[in-house]
Amino acid sequence: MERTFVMVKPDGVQRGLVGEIIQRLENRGLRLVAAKFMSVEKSLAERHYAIHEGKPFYKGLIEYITSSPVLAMAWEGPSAISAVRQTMGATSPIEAAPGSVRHDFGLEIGRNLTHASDSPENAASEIALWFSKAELVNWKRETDRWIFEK
Ligand code: IDP
Ligand code: MG
Repeated sequence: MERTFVMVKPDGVQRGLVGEIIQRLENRGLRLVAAKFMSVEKSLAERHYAIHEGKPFYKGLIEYITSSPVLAMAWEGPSAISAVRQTMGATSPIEAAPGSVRHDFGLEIGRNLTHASDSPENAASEIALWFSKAELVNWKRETDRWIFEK
C-alpha cells in the first residue's frame, strides 16, 4: 500500500472542479487519508516547490499556488503514486492523455489544476510537509476487499 500527496491547485478550486477531481480518485478505488482546504503561505509553497527553485517558471509557480485556496489531500492504495499521476496526466495539458484531469480540463502548463507526488520519497516528504501525523486517518472501507486484492 502506498500513500501519495495530492493537491487541487487554485485554478481547480476556482473552477469548481474539487468534486470532480475527488470523484475521479474515489472511482479509481483510492482511499482518502486526509484533506485540508487552505490558503498557502509563501513559505510553504517555497518548501513544497524547492526542487524547482531557480527555474524560469518558479516565481510564477509560487504566485499561482499562493494566489487562492487549494485542497491538500493524501490518498492511499496499491501503486497510489503512479495511479494518481496517471489520473492527473502529463504536466502539460496538451501532452496529457485524453481522459486525464489535465487533458480534460486544461490547456496550459501553468494552469494544470493539480499536483501529485512523483516518487515514494517525495510522497513521504510532501505528506509530512502538509499534514501532521494526527491529521492522517487510518481506516478501513467496507469495499476494500473488492478493490484491493490483499
Ligand atoms: P508535475 O506537477 O507534473 O510534477 P513539475 O515538472 O514537477 O510537474 O512542475 C511543477 C509544476 O510547475 C507544474 O505542475 C506546473 O504547475 C509548473 N510548471 C512546470 N513547468 C512549467 C512551465 O514551463 N511553465 C509554467 N509552469 C510550469
Ligand atoms: Mg512534480
